[in-house]
Amino acid sequence: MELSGSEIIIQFLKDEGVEFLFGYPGGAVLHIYDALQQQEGLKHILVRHEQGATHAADGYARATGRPGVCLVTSGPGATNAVTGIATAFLDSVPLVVITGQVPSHAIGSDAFQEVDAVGITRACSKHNFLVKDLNQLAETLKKAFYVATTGRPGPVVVDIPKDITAPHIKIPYEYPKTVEMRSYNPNVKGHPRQIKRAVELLLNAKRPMIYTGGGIIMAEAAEELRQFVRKLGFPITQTLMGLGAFPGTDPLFIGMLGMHGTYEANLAMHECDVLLCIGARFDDRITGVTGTFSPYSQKIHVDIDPASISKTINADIPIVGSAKQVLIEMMKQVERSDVQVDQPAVDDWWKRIKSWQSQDSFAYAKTKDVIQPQAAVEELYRVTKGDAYVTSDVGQHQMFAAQFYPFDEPRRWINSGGLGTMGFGLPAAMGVKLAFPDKDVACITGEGSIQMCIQELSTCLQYNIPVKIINLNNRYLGMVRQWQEFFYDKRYSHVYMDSLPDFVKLAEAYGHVGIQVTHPDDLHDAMEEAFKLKDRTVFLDIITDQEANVFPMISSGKAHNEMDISPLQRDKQALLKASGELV
Ligand SMILES: Cc1ncc(C[n+]2csc(CCOP(=O)(O)OP(=O)(O)O)c2C)c(N)n1
Repeated sequence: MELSGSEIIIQFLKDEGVEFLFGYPGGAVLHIYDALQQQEGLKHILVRHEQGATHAADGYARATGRPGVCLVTSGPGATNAVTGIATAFLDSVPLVVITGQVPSHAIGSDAFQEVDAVGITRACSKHNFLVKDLNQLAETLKKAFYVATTGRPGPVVVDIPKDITAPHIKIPYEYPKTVEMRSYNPNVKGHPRQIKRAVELLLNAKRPMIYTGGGIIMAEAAEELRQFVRKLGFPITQTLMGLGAFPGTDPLFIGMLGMHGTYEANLAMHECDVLLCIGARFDDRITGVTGTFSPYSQKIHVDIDPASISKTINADIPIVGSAKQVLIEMMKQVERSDVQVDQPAVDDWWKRIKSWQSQDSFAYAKTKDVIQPQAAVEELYRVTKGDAYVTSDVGQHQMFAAQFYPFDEPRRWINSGGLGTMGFGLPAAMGVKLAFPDKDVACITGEGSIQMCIQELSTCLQYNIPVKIINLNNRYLGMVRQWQEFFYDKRYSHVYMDSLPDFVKLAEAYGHVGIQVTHPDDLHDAMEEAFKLKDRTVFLDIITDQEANVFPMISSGKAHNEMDISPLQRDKQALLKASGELV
């Protein structure tokens, strides 16, 4: 088969099994768009901003486990995509981003719409390529998909000069089924001796703790994790990125940990004597100050990326390997080991955890005349029966979503944890809904974040992507306001959002349904109506308590046992102490 560079790109993507291409045209990719127009099978989604393309591809990838693919033009097309590439990079999401480039002979001449896409994305992609020879195009694309999806996944950029895609130059094409890269061979099998040592340490633990992250989801290891944790009966906590890998409603799950995690998860991290970490990276939102992090524990760290191990917290037993493979091997070890779990010690440990749990660290004041943001998320959970795909933006609403919508399945909770990118939620929801058209997809957002990629409402209409937008509207850049309240004596500096658009009219202007809710009594009906309108994108503008705060909170520089707790928890703690019920 003789094909041009543009035709090779299209044919390769089809051969690779790509369903959707999220993109935006321009001069450097005109040949590719012409080839796209003359084919069937590969569905192109014309977004309204290249950032939207990368987030939509990212949402698709997180929800399906398959790589997301984007096509953007050179110069501003590439720079607009950078935020989405960095977002995927920090959360280890497999993306392949094809950027057009000026013709090879013009590279370096400050040509129209020329930027050094490879240079710009070097620090925020897993890898990148500049294609210099048409004969290398198919193989380079194959390498890009291979690198993006193996080892610790991540975004890969393929920069393709316009002359490489010229329609009149054709070469033989054959789909490269395999690829060899001498310098890239991710290790998936953990070291057997280390695994044996780790299991012995765990079985001898008096106060064991399991802490897992997004790596479990990426490695498709949720089932293995569930079996392993249930076999041992140990408490488990998950990071913001890991939610859903272990069911959020299972009694062994003691809540998310970290800056806005539960009181019990953070105290258990602090007090445990053996800590098993799988597919998480001890980032600063988890550890707080590293010097006082989990001071009494011996630590086992399982990660596919050797560079993540002992990067911030020293691992006593490092295990490099895929979470799935290592969990399978650990389970075999547990089954063949002579050592039994120290049940009396673990029972005592659970007693302490339960007494922390009884303080109810997510408790919030239920109000009659103003909607609390937590109540809105709880209502969403009820109406969707806990079965929706939920994306979010970044801020207080993101934390309320993570705290009040327990996820029982992996890949249901989709948010920008690492980069914390406002603007992520709506386009990510589009990618998810395209992948799962029969499922409910909700984007929990704030009036600040939603305005960062609001233009994608137009894409939702063009391709009939009916997502539900749950806008927790506090008229503030709430998370920043919270920090200014706590740490800057309430000097609110440029966080009040004056002159907001009428979101109902705005949704209608984009061809969708807009509903505003201001009173707690109307919340349920509005939410039900939104989800009954199966084929419509609905924008629910929920006016919430302006100064609601996210609790608990571990402030910068504080240890896990120095959390700020909510006023309600403080009251409950005092009561329990007085009655002698606190262990
Ligand atoms: C692109 C970007 N710019 C700035 C920030 C810093 N930031 C983090 S949370 C936040 C406030 C978000 O406000 P809103 O979307 O209204 O959500 P809320 O916190 O009120 O729920 C800001 C500005 C960010 N995370 N991303």
